[in-house]
Amino acid sequence: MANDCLFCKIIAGTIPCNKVYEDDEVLAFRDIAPQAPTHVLVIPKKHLTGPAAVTEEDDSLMGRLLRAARQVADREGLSDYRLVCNNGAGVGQSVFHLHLHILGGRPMGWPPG
Ligand code: D5M
Repeated sequence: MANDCLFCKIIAGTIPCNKVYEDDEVLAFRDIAPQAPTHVLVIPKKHLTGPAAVTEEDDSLMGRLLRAARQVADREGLSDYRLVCNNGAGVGQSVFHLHLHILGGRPMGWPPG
């Protein structure tokens, strides 16, 4: 846990969230500023600042994260959805705790903006 991390505080329960999934290593909750009809964030409970902080030690955890995202998408009734994982402020990362955005429920263009 990082004391100054918003998502670590959500994991600890000191900041509330709209939880949609939890297991011993992963938490998923609805984004506070949804960009699509379904917008859920899937995060590891381990504090990693972003995808560039992942090491070999996290191989299994990254598999858990992706499978949790798939379970959330299934529960939300999404067959088509986008997973986004920003790395760095220059591409829009604003919370420096690794998270997957699950976005779905509307058409989306490519490439993303
Ligand atoms: O995405 C960070 C995301 O985190 C952004 O879409 C808003 C969301 N956010 C910020 N605070 C909260 C709380 N308290 N609950 C739920 N969602 C939150 P990034 O990829 O870093 O830009």
